[in-house]
Amino acid sequence: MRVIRACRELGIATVAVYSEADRESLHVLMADEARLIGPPAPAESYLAIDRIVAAARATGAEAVHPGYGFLAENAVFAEACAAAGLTFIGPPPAAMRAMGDKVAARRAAKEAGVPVVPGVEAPVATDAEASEAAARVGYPVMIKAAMGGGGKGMRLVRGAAELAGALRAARSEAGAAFGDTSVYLERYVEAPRHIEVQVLADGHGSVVHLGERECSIQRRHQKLLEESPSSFVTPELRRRMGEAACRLAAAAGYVNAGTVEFLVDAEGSFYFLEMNTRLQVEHPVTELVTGRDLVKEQLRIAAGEKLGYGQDEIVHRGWAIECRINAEDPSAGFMPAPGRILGLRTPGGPWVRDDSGVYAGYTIPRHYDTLMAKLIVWAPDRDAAIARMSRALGEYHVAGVRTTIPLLQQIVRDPDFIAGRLSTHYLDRFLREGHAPAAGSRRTLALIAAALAAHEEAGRRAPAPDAPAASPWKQAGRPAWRGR
Ligand code: MV4
Repeated sequence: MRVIRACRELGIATVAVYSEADRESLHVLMADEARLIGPPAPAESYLAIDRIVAAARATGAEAVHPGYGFLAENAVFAEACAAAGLTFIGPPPAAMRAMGDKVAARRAAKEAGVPVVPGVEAPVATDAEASEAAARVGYPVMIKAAMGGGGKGMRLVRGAAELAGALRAARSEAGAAFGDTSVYLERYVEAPRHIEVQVLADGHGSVVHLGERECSIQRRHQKLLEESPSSFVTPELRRRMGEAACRLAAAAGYVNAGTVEFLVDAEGSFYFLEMNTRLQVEHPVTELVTGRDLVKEQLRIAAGEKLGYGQDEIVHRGWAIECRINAEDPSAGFMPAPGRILGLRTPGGPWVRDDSGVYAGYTIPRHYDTLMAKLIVWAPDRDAAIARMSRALGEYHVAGVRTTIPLLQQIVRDPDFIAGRLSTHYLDRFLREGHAPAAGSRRTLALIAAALAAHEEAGRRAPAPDAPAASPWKQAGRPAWRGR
């Protein structure tokens, strides 16, 4: 939907690909053309490189935008597009590979003068090597999958006694998830913030950054709410993190839109984490504070155009917040809640953007992730943006499926969130403290409803002595049983 919108404004025709589970999806209805590529199982449709390339060839497409899921960071897919004469709207395969290998990315960052967490320069081959490295780096340490990312195959180790077991667990998880058991280790940063920098690089050697996004509010590496700027980042820190991100992008031969992730500790020290070689879900907050359309920039860069502006022409104005509206039940451990949307009323008004993929009557398929819509607001300052988000969430009504809306509403009203007291532990603590809509609240609602019904019943039996008589029209309209 996001890509189709940018293309349409540029007069570029679009072809959507879809699986059997997505026949009714909005992107299929919205694109100029649509091609069925296979059954619901991703391996046979959205991950089937040959089928997607064949659909592109058959429709005469000139370029492929990989979106932000499935094959978006797959170098083999980028190469297959190029081999078929299609422009891949993303970075060169070599840059994707360099950043996909987390140990190589760490090395590249270090060589580019980007701070990294103290750790190893190569995967740890044996338990003895890991033990020696951990002692040198200092406990606690984090074991990570070399070909991983996003938290899979990651283990926190507090002391030497836990190391061997954690290594075994991390290797086996990495092997199952990435087909590669290589792991490395770093010193563990306690309760950091997760702050990422948006970069744009053209094919002519220009790289700029578009400031940061604060993404600390997440659960099991799924973000729920993002904002730009970060209330923690000063202009000076923004400049230093931005320059570091640009240095890494330039060193990696990066072209197109990309994101450099950092951990930031309470003292304001920042450490390179990984680079995402795609457009990200949370890109709209950057668009709203910089006024730049990131998808149009991707299309222009892929077409070989120059950025045409320098770092000093990027201006940051106001504050933007994004909430992810997922079909999940936060009171049941965020269990996916796919199903049919029976009713939908979406927010509007000034500076409110609803990037949605659903409509009333649509059935959210159970095959894919639960993201339904992203609600993004802009305001001149953070307090006004929070008030606007709360207002917009209040206008958002979804009937038929459970959503994260009530939880998001509680977060934007939480004193810690309002004060900007954030870290990657924020949401776990918030949920532990019992702010989330509990199953018990349904019982409370039932009790309130019963009390109201009893109150109404009592009022009916004994009308107030001075109550005005209802008009004849009202009396005629009332069901007969009420006159009992
Ligand atoms: C860390 C860390 C603390 N210290 N590395 C999680 C996802 C993966 N990309 C890296 N992650 C982390 N790496 C060191 N040396 C804490 C995390 C982490 C985290 C990072 C970003 C956002 C949310 C997170 C939640 C838990 C742990």
